[in-house]
Amino acid sequence: MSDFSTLETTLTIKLHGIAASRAARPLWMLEELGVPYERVAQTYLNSATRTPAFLALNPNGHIPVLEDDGIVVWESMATTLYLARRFGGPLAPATLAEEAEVLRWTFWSVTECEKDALAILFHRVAMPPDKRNPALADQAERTLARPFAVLDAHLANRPWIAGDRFTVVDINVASVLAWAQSASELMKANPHLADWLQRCLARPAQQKVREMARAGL
Ligand SMILES: N[C@@H](CCC(=O)N[C@@H](CS)C(=O)NCC(=O)O)C(=O)O
Repeated sequence: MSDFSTLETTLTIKLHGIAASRAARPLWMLEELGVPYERVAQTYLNSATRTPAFLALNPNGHIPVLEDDGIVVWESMATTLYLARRFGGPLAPATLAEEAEVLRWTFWSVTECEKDALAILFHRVAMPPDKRNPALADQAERTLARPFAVLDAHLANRPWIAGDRFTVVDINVASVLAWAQSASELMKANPHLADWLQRCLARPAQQKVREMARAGL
């Protein structure tokens, strides 16, 4: 973790969103960076993001939203990439080749994996048992077999997605794939991915975010 606490400019970061939401992504990034930030524990339940005041911030009516001295960033993956660019350091891509890894795997996670990972989370874990549809979770697992094998092969000869150190892309991709953790067959079939995911989720910054989520913050 870097010490940014003496930098006046870093006090401008404000993040809207409870930890038990996609706001966990920029929260994880902020905790890894160790920069000071203000947080509004904005929920998304009961149409709370559909008020005129919130829609003025994000007309999509979603959390998270990051504000930085007049710059407004919504879309969770955009917030983490923004923070990487804003603060630099080891979490940010250092070369064009690393940037290519960060971009391609981030977009891959949201376009190829997020919807199905969420179906597994909802229909295996999060929804009340009588509301779950196991067939939807099974189908999502079948769909994820191919993209998961692609990442597993990538991780067979490197510890982290962009190479030899943990970066913003590990935060982005692990945030999505963690939703499919309960898919034990999928994890067994992809041991490099499963090992990498556990190493990501064991990081102190991620554990802190999970505690915030458990506390309803
Ligand atoms: N693609 C968006 C999705 C954001 C999103 O759907 N956020 C949920 C919480 S995780 C939300 O705000 N839902 C409230 C609503 O849609 O009314 C992102 O990654 O930021």
